[in-house]
Amino acid sequence: MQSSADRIAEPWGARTPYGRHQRWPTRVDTHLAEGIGPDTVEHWVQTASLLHSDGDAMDIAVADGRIAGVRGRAGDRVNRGRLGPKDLFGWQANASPDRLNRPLVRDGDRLVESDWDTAMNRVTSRSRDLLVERGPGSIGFYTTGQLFLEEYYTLTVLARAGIGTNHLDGNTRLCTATAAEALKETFGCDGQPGSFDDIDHADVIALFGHNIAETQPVQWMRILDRLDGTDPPRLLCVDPRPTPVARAAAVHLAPRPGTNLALLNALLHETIRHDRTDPDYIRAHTVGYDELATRVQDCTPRWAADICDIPAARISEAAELLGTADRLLSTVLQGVYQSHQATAAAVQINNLHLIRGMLGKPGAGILQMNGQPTAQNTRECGANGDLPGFRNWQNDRHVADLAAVWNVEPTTIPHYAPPTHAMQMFRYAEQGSIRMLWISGTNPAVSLPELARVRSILTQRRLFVVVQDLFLTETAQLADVVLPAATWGEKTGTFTNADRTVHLSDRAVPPPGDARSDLDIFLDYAARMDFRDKDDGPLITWHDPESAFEAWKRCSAGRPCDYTGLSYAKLRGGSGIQWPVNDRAPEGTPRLYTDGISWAHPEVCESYGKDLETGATVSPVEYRSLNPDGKAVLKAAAYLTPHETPSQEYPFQLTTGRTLYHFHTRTKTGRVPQLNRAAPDVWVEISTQDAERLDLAEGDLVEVRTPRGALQGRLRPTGLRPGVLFVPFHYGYWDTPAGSAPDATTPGRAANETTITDWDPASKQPLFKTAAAALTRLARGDGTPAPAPTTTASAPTTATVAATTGGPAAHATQDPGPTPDSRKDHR
Ligand SMILES: Nc1nc2c(c(=O)[nH]1)N[C@H]1C(S)=C(S)[C@@H](COP(=O)(O)OP(=O)(O)OC[C@H]3O[C@@H](n4cnc5c(=O)[nH]c(N)nc54)[C@H](O)[C@@H]3O)O[C@H]1N2
Ligand SMILES: Nc1nc2c(c(=O)[nH]1)N[C@H]1C(S)=C(S)[C@@H](COP(=O)(O)OP(=O)(O)OC[C@H]3O[C@@H](n4cnc5c(=O)[nH]c(N)nc54)[C@H](O)[C@@H]3O)O[C@H]1N2
Ligand SMILES: [Mo]
Repeated sequence: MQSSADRIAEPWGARTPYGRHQRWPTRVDTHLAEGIGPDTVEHWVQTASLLHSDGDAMDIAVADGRIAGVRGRAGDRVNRGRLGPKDLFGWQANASPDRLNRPLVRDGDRLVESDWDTAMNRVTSRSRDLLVERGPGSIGFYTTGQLFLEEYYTLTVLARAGIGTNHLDGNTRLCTATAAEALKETFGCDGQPGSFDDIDHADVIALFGHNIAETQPVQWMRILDRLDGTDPPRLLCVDPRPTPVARAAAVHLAPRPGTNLALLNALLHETIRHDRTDPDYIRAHTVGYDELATRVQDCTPRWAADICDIPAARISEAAELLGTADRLLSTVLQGVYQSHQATAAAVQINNLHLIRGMLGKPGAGILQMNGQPTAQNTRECGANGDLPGFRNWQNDRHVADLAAVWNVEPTTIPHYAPPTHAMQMFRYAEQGSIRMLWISGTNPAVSLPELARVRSILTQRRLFVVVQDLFLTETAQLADVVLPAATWGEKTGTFTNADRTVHLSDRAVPPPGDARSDLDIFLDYAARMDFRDKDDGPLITWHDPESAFEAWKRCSAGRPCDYTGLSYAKLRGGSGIQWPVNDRAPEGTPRLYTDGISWAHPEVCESYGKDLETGATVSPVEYRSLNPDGKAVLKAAAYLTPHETPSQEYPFQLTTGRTLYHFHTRTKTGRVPQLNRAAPDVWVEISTQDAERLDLAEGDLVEVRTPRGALQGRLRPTGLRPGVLFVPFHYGYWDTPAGSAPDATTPGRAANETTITDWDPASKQPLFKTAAAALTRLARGDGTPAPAPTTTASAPTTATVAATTGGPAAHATQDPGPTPDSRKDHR
């Protein structure tokens, strides 16, 4: 029976319970603009969500030549028709009246409207001058996890072989660099081992620093449906906030932020002490066990209890849950990745699975999760500080092979050092060795740490900044040239979600004004720069999305992320498909490492690994002697205290992150009425205990200050761990009265005014989750509550706050799918 729900008030919608090993039932979610009904939709255009890494498949409704709503795709393996709140309402941002529709160029203090020829000529003439005067190392590209595969691949070829610069990275550095690094450290290669289908089979699901309910709401619906079915899984949640996951967990550990590694070492200690390991698996598939066992020998629950500030008994309980699981699924995200021992901690979760033999079978999986919708493609295509196709920059054969694909000399492709990471690129720009920075699809003036520094880098006169975006963001305001981009729904391409599922996204409507797809912009630049291969033919031989995809397939051939068996025709109409897809696996690959660790072999691996404490690269010779047969590497690491700990002046630990209704710097979700009303402004979460102790209350105006800067917001007491403050990082300045960065008279509100320029030594991912901060009340509240949702981790502990609802404009329908099929067992 069809039902309808306010999907702001009920973000996860109605339950469709199912039992262990059964197929997740279908539920098709639809939201159409007011006045549009199924009969007035002219046609439906296939795509998937671009507002998180889940890859929720959907169709765009087109009416009157405009996007008029969305409907989940019932047949897709990822969501079986379901959509989350951002999926249902987010499309409205495309039609915002303030979309950029003409290129802008700088004229003194102002950006003025221009045309493509003028704007692109400025970019190419600066590029040519810099190449002559300062060489390729003076040009850097900072891209994103939100373009399409075809666009990243084109950007990589033009940057690495056209310009010949080593300075190309994505904001994936802030996002999933640790996921990639942890996989490289353990398995020698990037590539998600597990599958979302493991949720159907697991009896224990462990979530480490991952608020999946808010950040991948559709997979949370899947977990909720299993919790309501027969033989439900038990959940372990490791998170200092009272997230919806924490509330549903059998065991919730709320550690002191920044102590994940101590906790994990204790969990490994307990697993080994109780003989909960799988010696046959360890022998057959791993190296390094003895060293790991020795290193965690003294890491007792009691030892970790002090560091993490959680009772030892709770740690033992968690260890028992993990150690007795018949099929264990673990997911890992920013609570682990954005801290000082990010890679070291993420790797211990891989270790836990390996020593228990929990890999490569239904329900036994690791999801080193992605965040952004297309971050996987940034990584595969080498737009992220890696070489394309997971090739190893230290392996000359891999470089030669890539050079053959591109028909250039191997020396054309910089591989004298690891590709430059984003934090280093901003440092080079600060020091003046990078003189042109081309920023596409990211908003660093809100999303990088220590914003005062970022603003001062981007506003230097000597740095030529190109920004390619949909809106005049805080970053675009600082640019020398602004290029208006088309986005999702307005261009065609493919992208790959966090469990390797590739989806096709078709163009539904034309972009506004003169806006162009990122692919067309990059192709235009390459043509104007006249990049050549070694035979003086054009370096870039493709001209549209499909021909770019075909070119990428050739680059991926024989590599782990093999796309050779895919085509636009194959992706059109049906479900997304999980790579590798090739002759051996024509319908895709649900799980990696089903029989052995296939890609860690010294000739194949993407990386020889790093020292987890210093980040120093392991040499090929060392790797070969450590791991001659290519098994999984069990790497141990000792816990170190966070770099910045509370003091008398800065007594709180500050952590930052997300809320369900917004995406990042809100360029899209802030322009969507249903979503923005649910969380219209920044707030500061504090524990009820600290609020009482300091005589603070809901709605008080407070300042959060660190040595880098300050922000102001309204206070929300919650069930958060005492001693911790949480601030969502979504709120920049474009929709404040001033419309731009704070100055002496207007206070900051962006979380990153306060965060520190510091990163994990191995993955180079910045530390957004641990800083020391001071809290001051500026004014008592006037009875108005903090502008924070009540449906999420920010749920208030005071009963007086009205519940978050969306009203009639937030209604979406939910249609049940065919039931007989859903009862069938599947493996
Ligand atoms: N609604 C929404 N969904 C999104 C996004 C969005 O902006 N909004 N962004 C997408 C992207 S790019 C990403 S990367 C993902 C991120 O998805 P998540 O990682 O799930 O989101 P975060 O809120 O950044 O952090 C998760 C949790 O880490 C916890 N945490 C903080 N410090 C620690 C610690 O020391 N240890 C542990 N164990 N936990 C800690 C926080 O309390 C928080 O609940 O979400 C994706 N999905
Ligand atoms: N304090 C703190 N800071 C954080 C985090 C945190 O947890 N705490 N999380 C970090 C993480 S995980 C991430 S992923 C980053 C996200 O940080 P950003 O990537 O900077 O955030 P977005 O708002 O997603 O910026 C994407 C930009 O691309 C534009 N855009 C969207 N679609 C397209 C397109 O098709 N083409 C082009 N050219 N542009 C497009 C949007 O308008 C927007 O301006 O933030 C990081 N920063
Ligand atoms: Mo992210």
